[in-house]
Formats: sequence, C-alpha cells, structure tokens
Amino acid sequence: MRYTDPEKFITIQQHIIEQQTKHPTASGEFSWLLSGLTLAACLIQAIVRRAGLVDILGGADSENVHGELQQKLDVYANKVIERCLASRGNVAVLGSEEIPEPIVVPTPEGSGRYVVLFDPLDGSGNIDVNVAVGTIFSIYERVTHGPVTDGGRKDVLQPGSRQLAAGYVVYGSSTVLVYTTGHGVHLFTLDPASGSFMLANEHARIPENGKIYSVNEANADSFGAGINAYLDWAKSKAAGPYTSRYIGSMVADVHRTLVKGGVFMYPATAKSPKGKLRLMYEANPMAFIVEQAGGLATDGKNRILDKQPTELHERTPLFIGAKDDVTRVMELMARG
Ligand code: P6P
Repeated sequence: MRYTDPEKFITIQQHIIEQQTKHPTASGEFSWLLSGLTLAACLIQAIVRRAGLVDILGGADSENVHGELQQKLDVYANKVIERCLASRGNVAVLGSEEIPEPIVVPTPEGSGRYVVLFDPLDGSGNIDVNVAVGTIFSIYERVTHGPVTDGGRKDVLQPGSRQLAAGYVVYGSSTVLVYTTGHGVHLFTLDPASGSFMLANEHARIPENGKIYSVNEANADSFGAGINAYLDWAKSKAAGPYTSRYIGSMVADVHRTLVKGGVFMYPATAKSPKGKLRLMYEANPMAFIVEQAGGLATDGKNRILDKQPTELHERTPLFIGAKDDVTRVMELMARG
C-alpha cells in the first residue's frame, strides 16, 4: 500500500514542491500559501468530525450576505481559513462566501501577491444530518501593485481563466483534498493517524461514459424544454438509462461527477433566476478542476471560466461534468 510504504508515499507538501520545480511560475511562496489551505482543511475536518459532540451544530443566529442563516460551522470554518491564510504573509486579499466585502490583508508595503476566494463550508445545511460537506478555494495573482487601494475589487473581479490554482476538500467518509495548478488534477486522502494528506490519484481524468445525472428535479417546472429533453433522454433505454444521484452538497456532487463521470446541473430556477451557485468561489474553481480533468463547465451558453465577474457574490447557472454530457445538455437547450 503506497500510503504506508516509506519508499512510495507522497504527501501533499512533497507534491506541491514537485509541482513548483516542474513549473517555474509556481514560486516557493505559492507552496507556502497552499500549505496554509491544507492546514485549514485539517483543522476544519477535525471539528466537522466531532460536530455532534461539541457545540458546533445548528444556526449561528446570523445571516450571510445572501440572507442565508449561517451555521455555526460556517462561521468557524471561515475564521480558521482567514487565520491560516492571513498569517502566510503573501496574501493580499481574501473573499469569502460568509463575508460581504473582500478582506484586505495588511502586508508590509502591500507585498502580498495572492488573492484567495473561498466557500469555507459548502453544503453546511447538511451538517445536522451528517451528509458530506466541503471547502472550496480559488487562487489568483493580484493585478494591481503596491498597497491595495480599492478594497480589493480589481484584484478579486478576475475571470476564472486567470486562476493560478483551485481546489476543494470534501469531508465525506474520508477527507479528500483535490487541487490543480493547471497541470492536471490530483487527489489526496487525509491519513487521520498522521494528519497528512497522502497522494491517492495523480492526473485524474473524468470518465467519459459515466451514466449519472445530478440535478434537483423538484425544480423541473422551471428548467425549460432543453433541460427536460435531456432528462427524458437520460431516463430512456437509448441512453442506458442513466441513474440519478443528488446529494445536495455541491462539493460532494461535483466530486462524484469527477470520479464517476456524468453531469451535475444547477440551472436557473424560478427561485434562483440567475442560478443558485456562486461564480467566484464555487463555479470557477470547480470549472478549472473539471476542465483540467478533461470535462466541461458552462452556464448553459458560455464557458464558466470566460465569464467576466461584476460582483464577488454573483450567482451563475452551472452545468459541469463529462464533455459529451455537458455538450448534449447545451445542444438541447439551444434547440429550446
Ligand atoms: P438545493 C448547498 O446549500 C448549496 O449551496 C450547494 O452546495 C448545493 O449544490 C445546493 O445548494 C443545493 O441546493 O436548492 O437543491 O437544495
């Protein structure tokens, strides 16, 4: 077993350093930044795993910028990530689902190079019923120089195609961290005994023939003809038929799609006419990862990574998964 073989195991720290030696653009600073995120993941999973035992379940008597009740774990995870990243010394701006405005991190003479956007605990509404939740992050290089003067707006509002790195952690039956720096997608499993993330799958590729569709069909009345035509096809013998899987935690649903193939969709609905998922710290990082694994990610018309954001918290419809599945949905949507 590679994990325990002293000749073969590869920790995420080793992997990140190897990545940076292969790709000169990734400096030591970048590895130091990513290690802040792996530290935060370890700390968050430790509390998630004890959620029923410590006073960390339930609502936090506060709402986020979207008017959603914050769970105590949302608030905790957000503080852990802020603290782990702000102490790195090379982060200039942070953007979190839980915080209305970008956070400008004071660094000597504005020396911070990086912007990190994150959803500290996606799917937090599922915590009380012990369903997998996750953390999602997206890393950019600043586009401004010197001290940050506009509250971080210019540095934050970059299209997803300019991400330096993206990743997520899924706190499921095991804790798995997935990341890309644009040179493939790599999966690591946390070894609870040592507290190390160990390489489990390098250069992961999304299966092309996964027969799984993932969407909340309770919203079908507002999907439109194209999406419903896709669902009718998927349920037909001509398609296989497909099977339906919907966890209700985007990180878990996208992770299953990455590993098993098929498509995950959160279309625009009557309740969420611009889509429910957030572009900057949910759709963009997942799109970077899935494209690096050979898949596609669109809003039904446009490539997610090409979208020029106007707000940190803007939402987008999302269709993400294997190339053939996403292409089929888009073709049927285009027919109307
Ligand atoms: P619905 C969790 O609250 C979340 O933001 C995503 O993780 C998930 O994919 C989606 O909402 C589920 O939304 O409307 O199907 O319950």
